[in-house]
Amino acid sequence: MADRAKPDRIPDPQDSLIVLSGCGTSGRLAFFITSGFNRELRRLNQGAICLYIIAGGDRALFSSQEAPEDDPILGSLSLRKVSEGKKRVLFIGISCGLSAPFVAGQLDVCLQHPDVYTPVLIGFNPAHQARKEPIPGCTFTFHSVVERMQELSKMQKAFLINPALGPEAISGSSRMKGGSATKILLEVVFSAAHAANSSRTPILYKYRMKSYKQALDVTYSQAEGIAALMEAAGHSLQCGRRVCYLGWGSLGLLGLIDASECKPTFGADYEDIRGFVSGGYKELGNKEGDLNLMGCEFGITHDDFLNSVLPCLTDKDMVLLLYSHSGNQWELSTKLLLNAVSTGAHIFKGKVYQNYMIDLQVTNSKLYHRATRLLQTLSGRSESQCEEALLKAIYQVDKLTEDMMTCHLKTHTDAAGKGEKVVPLALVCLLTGCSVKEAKSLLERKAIIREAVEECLLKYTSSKGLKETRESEDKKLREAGSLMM
Ligand code: F1P
Repeated sequence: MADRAKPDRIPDPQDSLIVLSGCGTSGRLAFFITSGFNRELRRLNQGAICLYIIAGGDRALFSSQEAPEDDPILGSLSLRKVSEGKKRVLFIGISCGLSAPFVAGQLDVCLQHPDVYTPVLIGFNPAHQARKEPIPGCTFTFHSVVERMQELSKMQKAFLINPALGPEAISGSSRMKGGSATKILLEVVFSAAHAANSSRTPILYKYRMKSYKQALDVTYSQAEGIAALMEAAGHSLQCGRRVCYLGWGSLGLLGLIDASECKPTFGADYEDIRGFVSGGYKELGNKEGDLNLMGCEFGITHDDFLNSVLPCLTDKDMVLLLYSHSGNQWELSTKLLLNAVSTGAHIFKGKVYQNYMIDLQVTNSKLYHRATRLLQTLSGRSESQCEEALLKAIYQVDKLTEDMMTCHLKTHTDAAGKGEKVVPLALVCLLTGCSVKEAKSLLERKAIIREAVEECLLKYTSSKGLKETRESEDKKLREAGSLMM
């Protein structure tokens, strides 16, 4: 963007605003980037012009709040609220899978008011794979919003930044590659814009990409050390103990972010992997300030660690210290390492089968559909059979009532949030034909979910036909190359 027009001074924050917004990891990275950029502006005695929005508010920065992602009205209202009275707003919506209705609602506001808003969308699927599912109560889908953006982008009134990254190592876990790419992209764009603004000349910014490549090389040159950490963290989780990230500065924030993602991805408890940061909320400078009163999981300071965790630590727990003497140079490396440690630990714990998250939470529409597709892939059954099994597992019944079958998807995802091991339960029922109660006791007997699933699959897939279906499904998924949704 920086090499097109002669840049102006950084606009006056009274009139103008840059808003970064997203759900889950994407919202947390919006916070991460705006904090860093505003800090830099303040250091240069310039007004902080950047704001973040995260679906579900600040509590979603440090805990899993997946439901607000489905709400486009909430998205549009939150954007309207922060941009009240502004003359120019650069809106950057982040949705790795080009899928979040919350962000679609915000982009729709921008497209309706081009006099005020310039919309930018960041994601990592090709535009034609943006989510096409109707959004309840809306005339638009994510896909139709992307199409409108594409039209406007021809006149440079909207910008779509969507390099394809290919599938994630754990299918759908966009916190990993997707999150890292979001961080790199936004940092490069912001630094370039800032440098162009300071020098008052257009800048082509290439050198910074080299430093990211170096960070990757340095990180993965330590593969053995990383593997050892993953194994140690895995052992802690396997024996019901915990992993703590005790961090300072931006690396500490990356620890909080990594920990908060484990709940929706692996059905983890917040105590399994938990982050603490020096200075807590005061240091982070989040919009809503101290969230401690919201509950134990919002105790994020080192003091909280000292008071509530340290007294009960054993040598089976793992505590990782995250700090650096050289500013933010180690951020990407730290993110990659933490993603590897938490993912690896949950693989050890048996929360992953092949590259599928088999105990994901089903707490929004995207995760509901992801779970249904996963059941189809693993069982070879039809979509309707898999959805029925999922609902039975959600409501813990063997026969669905009329109400259960006809109510709104939100009722299902709310109910799913209260249950445990919903997807493994549905899978065992599908594969064995047993009741929900029997599936529950089978899973209780096997402490490791992957082993229970493997055992059922082994019995069930001995029929050659199913094996072939699954192999061809796997092949299709591998070839799709864009599995962010
Ligand atoms: C947003 C997100 C992910 C999270 C999980 C649920 O996805 O919250 O960050 O890991 O998959 O969805 P997106 O809108 O960035 O695609």
